[in-house]
Amino acid sequence: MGFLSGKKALIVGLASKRSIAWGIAQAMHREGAELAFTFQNEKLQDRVEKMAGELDSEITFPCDVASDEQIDAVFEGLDNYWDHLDIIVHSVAFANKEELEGDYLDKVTRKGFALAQDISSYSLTALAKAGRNMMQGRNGAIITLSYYGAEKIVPNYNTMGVAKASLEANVRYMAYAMGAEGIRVNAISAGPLRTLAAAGISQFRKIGEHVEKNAPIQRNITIEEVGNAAAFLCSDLASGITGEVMHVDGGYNILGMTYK
Ligand code: NAD
Ligand code: 0WE
Repeated sequence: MGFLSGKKALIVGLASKRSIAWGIAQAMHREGAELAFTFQNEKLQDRVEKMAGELDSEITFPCDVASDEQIDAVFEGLDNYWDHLDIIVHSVAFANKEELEGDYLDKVTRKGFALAQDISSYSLTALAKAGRNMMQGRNGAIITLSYYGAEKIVPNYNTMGVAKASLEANVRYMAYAMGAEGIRVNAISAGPLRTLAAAGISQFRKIGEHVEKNAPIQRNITIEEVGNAAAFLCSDLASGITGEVMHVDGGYNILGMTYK
């Protein structure tokens, strides 16, 4: 029996087989969880339905997390399949591409800053508000994905770094607000991964090479490794852990300086 058997999980943020959400979905499925998925738009619908099918799920809903109506519709739809929900996986971020390159102050705009906060941080809160009822009376868990650029400077991460800092604080305030209901809220701060979200990022290769050379484990991490950590954090094995930002980064974050 897997350590998530009997658990029902909603996964938000699947786009391709390189997605971190795919690594998490595979690990949760392996450990016995039942899964449901959302897709951002019709362009992704077929692909997400097919991937869901591979993990024995036929439950998918459209959901642009910028829309409260679409978020509400997800849980109304889910209610037709399940009478409760144990797990929400939030694996979504967005900033305008122009704001992920160059001088932070030159490139940031009021609108772009707000958009990054809305899609990358507030959407976690919005999903929790809408899913809260279905998660009552059980050992629920919510997980999101962050990045080191929330804590320390990573050149070009800029607007996203500020949004991830907000996301990590959001995790703590949500953990405090939902703790009494038995719902735990955590984040995984993952090392760099070649996903669609990393595609158009110029210099991304340099970041991967830098990690390979300097991280304690001397390589980059995988979506399977993030998946295993996420499955653990959302399981009853992690019943004492909430409000935590766990690094799955091969130890990169512990470095002060590296020279030989
Ligand atoms: P990905 O492109 O596979 O996933 C990003 C997802 O966000 C996609 O499924 C996309 O549809 C969704 N999304 C964007 N805007 C949305 C909106 N308005 N409504 C609904 N969905 C929306 O890339 P990924 O790397 O798997 O990213 C998942 C999470 O992991 C993000 O939060 C990202 O910041 C974080 N992360 C990524 C890395 C990395 O190096 N790839 C490292 C650490 C953390
Ligand atoms: O969180 C991320 C990236 C999230 C992301 C990616 C995109 C690309 C396409 C958010 N918004 C967009 N908008 C788009 O139009 N990562 C952790 C990966 C990442 O992105 C970087 C990085 C790393 C690492 C950007 C600059 C520097 C490093």
